[in-house]
Amino acid sequence: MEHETTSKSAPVDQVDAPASESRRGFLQIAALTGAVAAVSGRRAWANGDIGFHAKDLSDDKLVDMYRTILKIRWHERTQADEMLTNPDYRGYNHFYAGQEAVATGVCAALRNDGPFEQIDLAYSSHRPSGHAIAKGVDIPKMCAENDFRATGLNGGYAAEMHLSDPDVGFIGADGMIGPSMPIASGSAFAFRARGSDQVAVVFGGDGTYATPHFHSALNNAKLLDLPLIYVLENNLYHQYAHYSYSCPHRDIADAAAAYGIPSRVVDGQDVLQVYNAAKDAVDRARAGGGPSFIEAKTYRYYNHWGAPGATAGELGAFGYDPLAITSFRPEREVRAWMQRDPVDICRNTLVDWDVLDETRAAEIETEVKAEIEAAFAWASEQPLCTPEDGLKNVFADGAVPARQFG
Ligand SMILES: Cc1ncc(C[n+]2csc(CCOP(=O)(O)OP(=O)(O)O)c2C)c(N)n1
Ligand SMILES: [Mg+2]
Repeated sequence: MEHETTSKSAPVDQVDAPASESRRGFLQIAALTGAVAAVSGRRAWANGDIGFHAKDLSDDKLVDMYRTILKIRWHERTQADEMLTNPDYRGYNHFYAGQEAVATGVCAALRNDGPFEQIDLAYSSHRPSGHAIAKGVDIPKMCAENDFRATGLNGGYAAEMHLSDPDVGFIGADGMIGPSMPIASGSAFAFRARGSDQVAVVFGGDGTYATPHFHSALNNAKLLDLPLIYVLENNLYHQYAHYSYSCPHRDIADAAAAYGIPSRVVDGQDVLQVYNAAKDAVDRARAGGGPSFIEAKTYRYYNHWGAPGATAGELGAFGYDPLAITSFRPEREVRAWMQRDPVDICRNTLVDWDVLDETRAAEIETEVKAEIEAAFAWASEQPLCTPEDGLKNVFADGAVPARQFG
């Protein structure tokens, strides 16, 4: 079975509301000129496939998506700078910079507010900060958590690998590659059993393809018609190995076809393409149409883990990573991907659509940067958690006695 790709032009809706006139005009121009992925001078462009859901979003929602991308970007940059310059900083991260449009576009299509029994759930990976921010977690508390502070999101003993916030349906990071898929399927099964219209989304990398969980979860999701959306972020590498080492497909989405699951390959640098694919998948799942698979082609700007090879104040890592025992990503590859930056693509599209002008776009970035700096400053003032805190909440009725601490 062939999977769909977004290279087909989306139909232009003939009965648009007046508010979407200018966007429709842009779509028509894009279709006429056959706009393709291109970089012209300083400005990075989307590939012209705008789709038909995004153009009808309100200006507020579009600006919100731009703001979310920036929140993730500045969270990553600020944390990388902390690691590089502040010897007292204990936090660590698998940086998500470069992939912001994926989490943002997917979560923008989800129900993120409301009682737990009604919101959609997102299951994350070992690279969780972008998913968490896009799903709506409290950023200062996340910063505190990542630095092992007692007032952090999870009391300071979860940190990056076990970050979670059920209040917004962010079920959590997962340090193991693969198991989040069957667990997310369990939630999707519960939604079906309860007759709820909630959906479960699971994010995973190209490295999940070679796990048994990937295949068994897709198989069961189809057999049971679960409201599950698998978002595969193909950033080309797992740790330091190219995905061709462990996957025979160029498009990993081809694997979903083997299970009879509809799939889409999208440009993961363009938030609106991601949104369009996610909206289709969410609508299908809510309506009882079963699972979907989205492969987002994307790239991370930092090395696999932490900030080796990065320079304070500069986006991306181009230098030596002592952990890279198998292969290096060529600097020219990193820089080429940075020419199609999700922040630029989102901003340029919103400017083209007259949703923002360049001045307002720059002001928003300044506001977001200040908000993130304030979050890190607040977190750094919080009390540290103690080793004993790790033994709390092990059993429902109390802590485990801390024998080893006397
Ligand atoms: C079961 C398991 N095996 C190995 C690892 C070590 N590990 C951590 S991240 C990673 C690579 C993941 O690559 P990918 O899924 O492409 O995600 P990305 O890091 O590119 O976001 C590996 C092998 C692990 N965490 N869990
Ligand atoms: Mg990867």
